[in-house]
Amino acid sequence: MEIVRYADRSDRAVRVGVRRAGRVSPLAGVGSVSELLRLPLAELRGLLEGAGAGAVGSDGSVGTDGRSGSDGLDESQVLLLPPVDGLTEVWASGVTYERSMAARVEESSQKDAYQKVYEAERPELFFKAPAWRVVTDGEPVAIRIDSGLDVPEPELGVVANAYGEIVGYVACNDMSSRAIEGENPLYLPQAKVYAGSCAISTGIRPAWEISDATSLDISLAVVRDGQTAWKGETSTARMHRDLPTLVDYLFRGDAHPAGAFLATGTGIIPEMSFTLAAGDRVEIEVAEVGVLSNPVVVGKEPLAWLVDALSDPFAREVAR
Ligand code: DO4
Ligand code: MG
Repeated sequence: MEIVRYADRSDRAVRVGVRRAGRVSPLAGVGSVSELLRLPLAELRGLLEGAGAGAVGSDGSVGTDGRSGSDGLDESQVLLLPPVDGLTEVWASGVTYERSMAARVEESSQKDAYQKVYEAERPELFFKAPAWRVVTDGEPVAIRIDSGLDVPEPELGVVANAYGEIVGYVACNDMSSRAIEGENPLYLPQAKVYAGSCAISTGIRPAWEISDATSLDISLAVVRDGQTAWKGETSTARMHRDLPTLVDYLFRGDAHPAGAFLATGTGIIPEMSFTLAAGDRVEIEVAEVGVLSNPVVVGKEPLAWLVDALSDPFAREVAR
């Protein structure tokens, strides 16, 4: 089961629901994912496991058995949106795998910073995106026009509620400019935060359905002209940090009243000789959690529809 956010093609309303076996059922009385993330874990779990109870039909009616119609909507009847909204922020962790540390040491003018943060008690955490800037499966990710060495970063994302409890998981792509960050680590916000830099899979897998988040396979393939131009894989077992500690640091310094998403770092980074290019397709899979398949574009113009999508979710379709 996954928590999804979608625009219903029948009435264009944005709803939150659950997806099971490719069918989507709305959750009654739930207007946003951020609303769900205000609930304690036990309450959220009870609500989702009881879905069903109180779910509404695509026409807004409540079924007597509590189910949406009988078995929900086919995916073709909805436009799946990124499963993040409202005040929920996306953050990211850095240098949580040895491979990431080694790659930064190779690319950076300030190698020490990365070796030190890999060993330090305090992890590297950085702001990645507000909810509205996130793209999802099928939408473009971007490389900056002023970069020149760019990679996708496939990562397990944890979804924390307002209490800092891990309630779910997503697949993330923390698109990054190695050229800009490599020049000076203080350029990290420009290397990491720009239009089309943050992709999240379409559904949130509830934490209680994942048997062991510390042992999930993650894979990346970059497809160019129909051929695999680069591929790699890792496992969360190789992570040098534990997930609750990363979330704990995120919640130490501020409140997250609508919860937060936290990408947990990459363990897959191509050699310096490889860079993404316009027209590539980035394929990411986090086993049991989610997939992302996104075409690569250059610059901010191909992401201009994100602004239009603030008022019309179907504006996203121009990019798919
Ligand atoms: O220090 C730079 C960020 C590293 C990062 O994003 C990662 O390791 O995934
Ligand atoms: Mg990263």
